[in-house]
Amino acid sequence: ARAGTVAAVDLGATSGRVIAARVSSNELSMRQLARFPNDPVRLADGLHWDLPGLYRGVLGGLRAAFAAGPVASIGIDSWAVDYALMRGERMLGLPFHYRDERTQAGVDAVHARVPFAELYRRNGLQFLPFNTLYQLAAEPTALLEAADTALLIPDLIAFQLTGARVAERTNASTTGLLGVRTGAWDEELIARLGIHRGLMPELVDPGAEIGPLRAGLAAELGATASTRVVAVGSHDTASAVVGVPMSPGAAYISCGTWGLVGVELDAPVTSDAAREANFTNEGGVDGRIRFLRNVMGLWILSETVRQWEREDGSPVDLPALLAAAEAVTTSPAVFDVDDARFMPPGDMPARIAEWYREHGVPVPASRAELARSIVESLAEAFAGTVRAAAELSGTEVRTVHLVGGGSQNALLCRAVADRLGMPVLAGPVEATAIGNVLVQARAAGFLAGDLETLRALVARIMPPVRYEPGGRAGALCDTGPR
Ligand code: ADP
Ligand code: LRH
Repeated sequence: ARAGTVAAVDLGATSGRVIAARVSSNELSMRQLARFPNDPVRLADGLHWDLPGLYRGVLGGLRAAFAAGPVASIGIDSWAVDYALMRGERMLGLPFHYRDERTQAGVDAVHARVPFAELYRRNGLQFLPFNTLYQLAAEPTALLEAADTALLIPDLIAFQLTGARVAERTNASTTGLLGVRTGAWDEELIARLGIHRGLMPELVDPGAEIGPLRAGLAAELGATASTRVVAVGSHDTASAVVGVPMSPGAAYISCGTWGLVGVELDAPVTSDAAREANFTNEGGVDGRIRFLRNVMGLWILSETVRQWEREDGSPVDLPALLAAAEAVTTSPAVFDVDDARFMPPGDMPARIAEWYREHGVPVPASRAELARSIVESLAEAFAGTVRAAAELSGTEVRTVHLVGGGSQNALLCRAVADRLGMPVLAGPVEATAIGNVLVQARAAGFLAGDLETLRALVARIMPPVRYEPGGRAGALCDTGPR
């Protein structure tokens, strides 16, 4: 089989990484060349991504990839919805972080023009206060008028690398401005929201070539002239779902900063019930639909740990904390992880304690107990969302795949298996980078086939770890109200 090397840039909300992979129809070997923290920064006007810092990390990883040998292509994915406004080559300010709290005015302005029920029929998206259309509506008019293009984060990195301005379709589906059935910009909606049509660039599909590296940059990075930047499922969740080694009858949980919980469908479900359950229909690779709901995810745990680290002035050992949490023998009460108070950065233990007090539930006494409650509460939300995804889409679900950083959390995997009464198949950890790699490798001709063929390769080379339900001694049940 023809083999070759591609480089995946995967920017998560917790960390960014650059991975080089050698791929053929029976090979998938991944090497991490760079990993850098993604630390947002609060400026006078709000919370922003440190884009220059991330870009520096990307360039360092790419330089290492080129130093190791020829690279056919580069693919970029990141978290969704956030963007930079551009005027020519210039970025009009650092992109805002979706956890910045400025968007409420945008939500009200959009819903005054287009009620949510109509939006849902048009774009199929769950309500998240930071969806791009609400963020755009919160921008000062003068800035929107000055901008000639809005570029989503992966498209922005691709622009820096190549000079080409495109909107990759899976990520464009998270803006709220793409028709859920057409996969094209919803011109009428864009006009009704008063956005100038030129702001949204030409759409491209995963697998399409974006362009060669800028000449000066290629030389500086030591790249060969033939290296191309190629579109992948640039929404990280789109790439993650490509990398899930699943077969029919499986649901997935892409579990990192967020828990993205759902099923893959051939067509969207925009019923009243789906809208009321706040399920989304995001555009996937090869025209598939990701029918899922955002569950708060490991953000709650990592933000809790960050608070303790601020208090202690020293790092907290996560595996040790999880081991202590697993050893807790008192019944942990679950809380509603999706309560909006947990969205912004801040003192998470205090907010969780506040939730418990409001609901008349004793507050976990120790760090281990609180960590246990967080994991059990996440598992409870994941399990409920898997059930809802199956019911709303009419899918029979028999197993659940859990991928991403959270797949290393055995306590979480066991808790999900117990609550669902189904096996949880954990891993790969880097499903997102794998999905990114697979789409590039197929575009380069190192692989062929549909998503099922690509997933079969992942299942063969990186078999998941299986957690059976009922595997925990004296498995604990949920005791608290939700
Ligand atoms: P993102 O892609 O959103 O940046 P990741 O998929 O990298 O996030 O997942 C990050 C999360 O993975 C961390 O918040 C942490 O909870 C979890 N994690 C990382 N390493 C471990 C580990 N060794 N054991 C358990 N959980 C881990
Ligand atoms: C996960 C993710 C998710 C979006 C959120 C903003 O990283 O892309 O799919 O909803 O970030």
